[in-house]
Amino acid sequence: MKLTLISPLASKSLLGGDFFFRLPSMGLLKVAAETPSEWDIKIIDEKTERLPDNIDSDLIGITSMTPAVKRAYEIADTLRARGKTVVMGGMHASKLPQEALKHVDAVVVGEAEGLWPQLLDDFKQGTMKKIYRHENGYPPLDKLQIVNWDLYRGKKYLPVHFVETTRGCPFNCEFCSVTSSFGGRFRNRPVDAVEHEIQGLKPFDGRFVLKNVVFFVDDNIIGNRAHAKEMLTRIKPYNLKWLGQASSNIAKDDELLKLCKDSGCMGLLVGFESLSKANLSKMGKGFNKPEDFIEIVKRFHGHGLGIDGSFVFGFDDDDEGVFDRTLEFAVKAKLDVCYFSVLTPYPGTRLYEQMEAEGRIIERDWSYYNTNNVVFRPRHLSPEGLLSGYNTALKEAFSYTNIFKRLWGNGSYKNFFYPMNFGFQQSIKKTTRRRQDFSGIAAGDTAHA
Ligand code: B12
Repeated sequence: MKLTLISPLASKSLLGGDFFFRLPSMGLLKVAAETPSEWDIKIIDEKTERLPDNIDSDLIGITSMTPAVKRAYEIADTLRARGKTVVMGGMHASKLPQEALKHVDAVVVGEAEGLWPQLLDDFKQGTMKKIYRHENGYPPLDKLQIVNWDLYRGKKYLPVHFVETTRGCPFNCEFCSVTSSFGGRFRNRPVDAVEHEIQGLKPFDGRFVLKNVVFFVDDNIIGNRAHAKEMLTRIKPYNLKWLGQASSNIAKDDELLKLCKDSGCMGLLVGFESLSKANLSKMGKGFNKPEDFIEIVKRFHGHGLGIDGSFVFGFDDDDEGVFDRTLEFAVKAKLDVCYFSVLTPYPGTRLYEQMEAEGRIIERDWSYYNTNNVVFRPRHLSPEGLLSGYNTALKEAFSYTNIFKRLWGNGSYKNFFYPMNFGFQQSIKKTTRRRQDFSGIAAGDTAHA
């Protein structure tokens, strides 16, 4: 039996399809890992290859991040018109299964583990249901199958392996899709399993300066500190160069910062989100204290770690000064990378509920839900003002002058962060050139397109 898994392209998205961010879908590798061996599996990722006109497959599975879902539906419609059976999983379809069912034969709601083998079995018997969902909470992570990276060989991705050590997050920030997707509790993978997976990674052959680069996709690698400490100690011998994400309070734990460095961490993405206390407290991230931010960056640098500080524009307390204030902070703090996003109400989040209830959604075309376009009416800015302030701040943050001001003198990995910043600079040039049309949106409008 033949199975094709597809990752559709989010063409408007800064991190969607650009050369510098050609990163694979871990979700589809996990689905493939849950597929019984009688299936012959192929993965097609529109980031790296054109979708062929003819797909010779018994079953097609498509993943669905919100900014790529419009394209996912297009692909599904075309394939079904040719008589193919198409199923969908991933964040967007999990939040809006009834919407997805207008385009596909079945939807897997939530994590594939425990549901996918059942769907495949039902498909074979001709008894496939419309919706598969977990009835007893989230699946445990102790039996995750090891993913097969050979499915991605030859696809011209950046030479990075993704590994996950936990799922879930208790913080439930208003704009983030993670808690409603993976639950409000950290589920840990057994450290043995993580180590075993890392042992099995085959280096990408000589395509980049750094080899054995791992990105831990966990939303907060230190969510469970005891687990993190054990895991980091265990991976020390493997000479990894790794990146991950952590909450800002990691800076208070010298032992953890040292373990990160000793196990090969080049840098961590930290969600500072905003310099406004009012914004932080409303979004549910009051533990982030703006007065501590500079010191946090210093502590990272003191341990020889890079820091990618992430900020979001468009919160209710943001006015037109927010762009300059944040840019000034990024340069002054000497962030190795600064990642700016436009606030985006993803289905399933508290922010989405709020924006809907207040009639502030101005764009219903999901391809704009990519954090570089504006899909809602901000409180103190116009949609155009938010977009142009965001574009200018991004361009400024990645000007040659500011890249050097931010990076010069930092003790972090220069042969990683300089190329990364120049990669961002190129992608940003391209993304900010694209125009978003707000002309159809009159004051008070809640729908467009
Ligand atoms: C790594 C990552 C990236 C990487 C790689 C993306 C990629 N190709 O997968 C990069 C840096 C490129 C990236 C970019 C972006 N990302 Co991102 N990213 C992540 C992160 C941190 C981990 C993804 C991951 O591997 N998860 C673990 C896997 C196992 O989970 P999964 O993919 O959901 O798959 C499981 C199920 O959903 C299901 N499943 C998935 N697909 C399918 C398909 C079928 C057929 C079936 C049956 C099941 C199934 O089974 C899988 C196993 O259980 C997540 C946060 C998170 N915790 O997921 C954000 C996240 C996915 N990103 C997000 C966003 C917003 C973006 C960006 C728009 C902008 C940004 N701020 O970075 C861009 C857009 C990229 C694009 N394609 O357009 C949001 C998505 C929200 C949404 N509703 O879609 C998330 C959830 C972050 C958040 N906090 O809200 N991202």
